Amino acid sequence: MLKVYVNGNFVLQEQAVTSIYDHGFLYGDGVFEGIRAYNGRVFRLDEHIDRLYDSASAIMLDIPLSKDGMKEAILETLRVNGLTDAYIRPIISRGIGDLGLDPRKCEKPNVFIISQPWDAMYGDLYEDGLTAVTVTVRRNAPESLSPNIKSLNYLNNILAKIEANYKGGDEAIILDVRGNISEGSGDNIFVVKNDIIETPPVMNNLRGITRAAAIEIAHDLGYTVNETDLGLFDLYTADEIFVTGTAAEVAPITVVDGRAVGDGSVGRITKALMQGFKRLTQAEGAPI
Ligand code: PXG
Repeated sequence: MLKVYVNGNFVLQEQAVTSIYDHGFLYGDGVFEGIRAYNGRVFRLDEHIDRLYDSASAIMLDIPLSKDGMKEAILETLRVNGLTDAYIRPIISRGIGDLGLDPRKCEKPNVFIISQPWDAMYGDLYEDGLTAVTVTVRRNAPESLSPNIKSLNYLNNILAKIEANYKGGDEAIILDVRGNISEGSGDNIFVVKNDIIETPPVMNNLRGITRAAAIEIAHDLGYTVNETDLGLFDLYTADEIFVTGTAAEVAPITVVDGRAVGDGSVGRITKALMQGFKRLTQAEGAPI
């Protein structure tokens, strides 16, 4: 059975628990990351660690480990479980407090690191493409809860996913409060039009690490990438659409709101980026 890192100890999955008074449970008060290991290496570990600590800073949460200590804890979790290809989920909750909101009542943050084997999230859909639907629920406004914070409060995203589920979509596309495209429920979004790649600026979405990798790969292949506001019209007239995420990797979208994207098959540039991303994940990363 897999073991989970809990505050410096490795315990069996079923013993990896926290109190119902943990503000992570009571209020979604905490932060997390989703990281992948491929072929014995952890992909973009430094970037994930930096984002985790930035998310924590934004909510005034002091992670009781140095960045190097966290890195080592993540690698050790993979070693303890004998994993070379895995999904890794560090979670830092505010810790045990009382029923009031005040985080000053919480003694100390809890640190958990879950790891498990992981296959391609969307299975056959990488060949056929995903069906996406836009949803009525809007992305948290940055003025309310910044989408840049990878917090334990994912209700906004879950509401989007619920809506995609009952509308028959594999993934939700969420607009921001102004009607600009923000992102998917757990991935960033790109459109391709006339060989130009476009993606929304990061103000209204998570600063995706796969997004950054996809932009790098696109540049290496000689494509122009514009970070620009996009609307429904851009989605409905795109030649290609794809999403990027640690879980989703680079995944094609071939139907959006009932409309075929381009000719309805996975686009040429999307395919090139999928291949480029695969190469990159096999080639680089922090050795376990
Ligand atoms: N946007 C959001 C809202 C995310 O949660 C991404 C973009 C992509 O970021 P990265 O850095 O992974 O390229 C995420 C990723 C899931 C799942 O089940 C996805 C995420 C978190 C938890 C679950 O698809 N995050």
